[in-house]
Amino acid sequence: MIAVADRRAPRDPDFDELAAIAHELRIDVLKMLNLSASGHPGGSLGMADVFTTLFFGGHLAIDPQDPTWAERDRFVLSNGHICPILYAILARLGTFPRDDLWTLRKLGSNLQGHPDFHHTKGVDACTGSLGNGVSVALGMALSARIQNKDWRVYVGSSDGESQEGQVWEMATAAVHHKVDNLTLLLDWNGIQIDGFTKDVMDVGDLRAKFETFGWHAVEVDGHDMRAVNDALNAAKQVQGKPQAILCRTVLGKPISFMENVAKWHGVAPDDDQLAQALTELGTAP
Ligand SMILES: Cc1ncc(C[n+]2csc(CCOP(=O)(O)OP(=O)(O)O)c2C)c(N)n1
Ligand SMILES: [Mg+2]
Repeated sequence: MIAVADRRAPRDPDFDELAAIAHELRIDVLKMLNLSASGHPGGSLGMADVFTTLFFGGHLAIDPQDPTWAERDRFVLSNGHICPILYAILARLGTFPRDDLWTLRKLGSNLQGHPDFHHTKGVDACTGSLGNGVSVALGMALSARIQNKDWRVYVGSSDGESQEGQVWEMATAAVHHKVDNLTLLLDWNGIQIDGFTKDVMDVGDLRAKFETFGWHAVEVDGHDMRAVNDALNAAKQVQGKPQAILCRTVLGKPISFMENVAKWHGVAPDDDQLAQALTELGTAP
C-alpha cells in the first residue's frame, strides 16, 4: 500500500529510480500503442515524468491491490486520451496483470481508448469528453469535505482541454468553495489534436489565468522530476484554495521524430517506427 498517515508530509523520492521507471513506462506505452495500431502517444510520453513522480514518488495514498479502498486519494485523468500512460502505471503497480497492456483498445479488453472505471481497476472516473473530468474531480474533492474525509484528489488536464468553458466553471467553483484538497496537473505542451494550440485557439498564460481565478498556480518543467516533486510537496501545504501545477512538457518526449509534432497526438507507431523509437530508448525492439 502506498499509504501514509500524514498525507501532507513532503516526499523525497529516489530520483534515479523514478527516472528508470519513467523510461520503462515509456517503452510500455510505445509497445501497447503499436500492438493496438491506435491510441495517443504524444501526451502519454510527455506526461510520463510528471505522473511517475506523482504515483511512484509516494504522493498518492492508494492501495494497488485494493483500488476501491474508500480512504484512497483519487486520481482523475481528465484528458482521458492519454490513458496509455495511466494503464502502464497501474500495471506496474500490480493493480491488474501486466499482460492486459497488450490488449489495449481490443474488443472486450479491460483497457479501452479512454478511461472507464466500470472496466478498469484503478481508474476512478470515466473520462475522455474534455472538460468533464475536472468537474468530476472537484465533485470528489467536495465529497471528501462533506464526509469529513482527508483524502485528496489529483486531476490530470491539458492545454487543449483548457479551451473548454467547463474547465473555468470548475476553476471558479473550486475557489468559491475554498477547496484545498484538489491538485490539478496540466499538460502544457502547446499542442492539441491538429496543431499548435496558439494557432487553433490560443489559451494564453495558463499559470496567470489560474492565479487570476484564485488558485495557487505554479509553472514547472514537466520533465524535471525534482521540480514536479517540489510543486507537489508545496501544493499539499496550501490551505483554503485549489492548486494548479502547470507542467511545461514536450509532446512525444524523448522520441526524436515524435517530439513537438502534432500528428503524434493520436497516431500509433507502426513496426518500423516502434523499432526506431525503441532503439532511441536504448532497448531492442
Ligand atoms: C468535448 C470534447 N471535444 C473534442 C474532443 C476531441 N479531442 C480529443 S483530444 C483533443 C485535443 C486535446 O488537446 P490536448 O489534450 O492538449 O492534446 P495533446 O496535448 O495530448 O496532443 C480533442 C479536441 C474530446 N475528446 N472532447
Ligand atoms: Mg496539449
